[in-house]
Formats: sequence, C-alpha cells, structure tokens
Amino acid sequence: MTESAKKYSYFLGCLTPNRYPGIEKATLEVLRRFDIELVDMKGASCCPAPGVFGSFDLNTWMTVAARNLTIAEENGADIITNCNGCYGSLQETNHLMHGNKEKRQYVNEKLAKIGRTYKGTQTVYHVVEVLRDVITIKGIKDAVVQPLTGIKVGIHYGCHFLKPSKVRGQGSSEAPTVLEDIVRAIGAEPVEYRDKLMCCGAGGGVRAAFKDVSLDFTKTKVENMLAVGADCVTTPCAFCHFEFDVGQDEINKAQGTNLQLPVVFITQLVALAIGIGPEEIGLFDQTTQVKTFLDKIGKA
Ligand code: 9S8
Ligand code: 9S8
Ligand code: COM
Repeated sequence: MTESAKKYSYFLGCLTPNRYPGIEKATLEVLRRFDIELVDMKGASCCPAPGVFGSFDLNTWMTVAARNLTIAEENGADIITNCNGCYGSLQETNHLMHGNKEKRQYVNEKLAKIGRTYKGTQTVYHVVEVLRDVITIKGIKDAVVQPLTGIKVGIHYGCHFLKPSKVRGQGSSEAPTVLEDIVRAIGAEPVEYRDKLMCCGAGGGVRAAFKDVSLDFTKTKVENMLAVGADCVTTPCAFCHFEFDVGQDEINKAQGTNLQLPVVFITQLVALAIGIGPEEIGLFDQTTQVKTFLDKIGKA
C-alpha cells in the first residue's frame, strides 16, 4: 500500500461477515489492486436493514444507522458497502439528516446518551459506485488478465441500489447500465432476460415472513436467467446473493427441482478477471453450482 492509497471505512453489514467471507475477501482484494484501502468500522452494528427496521420505525432505524455513520466519522473515511440494504440504510439516513433539522436533532439527542454526535461529514458509497467512478470502467478493462470470454452473466441489480431513485441518484432505475458495463469490461456477456429488474424476493422482510412468496420470486428469476442460457447470476447485494444461493437449494428440496445456477458476487467476477485466484475469494468446488462455474471458466 502506498502513502497515497485512498481509504474507505468498510461497512460489512451482517451477511458478508457471517455467511460470505468470500465476498469480503473479493471486495478487499479487488480494491487493494487499485490501491484502495479499507479500514474496519469498530463496533458497527446491523445497518439496520431498511426494508425491515425502516418499515417498522423510521426514527429508530435512522438513529441506529446514524450511530454507524459516526464510526466512519471517527475514522475520517467515507463508507463503502457491498450490500444494497446496507447502502440503502446508511445512504438514506445521511440524506434524511442532511435535509431535516428536526430529524437530526432527534437523532443527536439519542446519540448523546452514548456519547456520540452525528456530524454528517462522510459520504456513503456502494462498491459499484467506486468501481464505476473511482476505478472506472476503463481502469477495470485495463487490469483484466483473464477475460471471462464466452461467460453469459445474468445481472441482478436488486431494489435498494436503484430505488428510491431520487435519493440514490444512480440515474434511471428502469434502465440501469453500470453492471452491464462492468460485466463487459471483464470480457463477459450480460444477458437480457425477462423481468430483469424484479426483486429477488428476499427484501422487505418477505423472506422472513413469507418464505414461499419469497422463493416464488427467486425461482422465477433463476428460471428466466436459465432460459436465456446464463452461466451464472451476479449481484452487488449480499442479501440478494444469499437469496439466490440458499434459495435455489430450498426450492430444490421443497419442489424436487434441480436449479443449479452459480451465484457469483460482482466483486468475485471482477477479481477472477484481474487475476485473483478462485480460492482467494472463497470459490471452492464444494457445491455443484460453484464447480460448474469454475469448470466453465477453466479454473476448476
Ligand atoms: S446488515 Fe444487518 S441484516 Fe444486513 S447485510 Fe446488508 S442489510 Fe445491512
Ligand atoms: S435483497 Fe438485495 S436489494 Fe433487495 S429488496 Fe428487492 S432485491 Fe434482493
Ligand atoms: C434487502 C434489505 S437488501 S431489506 O430486507 O429490504 O431490509
């Protein structure tokens, strides 16, 4: 790491550290290649999940999110996340607090009890934004040593990265292109499929409350991707990743199907193309899904 390395506070959320250390490692390794350092957020909690906590009590949700933001303020480094839900909570809390004096006062009264103050000095970025705006699509392209030629990728954006579009500021939430640009930059081919922007089924507490409804969504999406010959699904959201990964197993067990669409996180895909080995980013051939994918890219 050089002196000039750019630093971000890495907000892990719950799923990445608890279920997908491979996602954490891939994100760390990819950014490190581009001289970006990620620092821990000591004492960070759940973001808390926007569709769950936020829907029940906006003020409590905001207060807990603001506490997390104060940790990044202590670090003096903007936040990076690799989960749409975490991005949603933290980015939106910043947005709400910047534009609303009363909310800021409410939150700071609560935070005062634990000796913290929200100052609003740090920005929240999704790792996809850093790939697009800091590393740049050209930068990714130039770093590719093993293009994923011939690999057809089903892209799943997930809801919270794009919406509410006025708050997120990612441009069109109906026709986004950033993930397609990244997938093309690493030599792979994004495939168009039916209902591409549909929810994975997990968010908003649906997975927890209505598992069957949630899996219905997941199944539809996976089948639509398989129908156009996708070799894998990629997402920038740890929660969507979890839904596609665990969800396919659950569907297969409950319905006797054999859905085996490999689930590869966006930073894992980029990592592979820029020469980081699968074993470095948690892709071992322990499941049929991953084995199929590694066979396809010739690295099994
Ligand atoms: S943290 Fe707790 S449950 Fe989760 S992974 Fe993303 S959203 Fe935020
Ligand atoms: S989990 Fe991630 S972002 Fe969400 S709500 Fe609808 S899609 Fe899947
Ligand atoms: C989905 C987060 S990424 S939540 O379940 O909608 O809160």
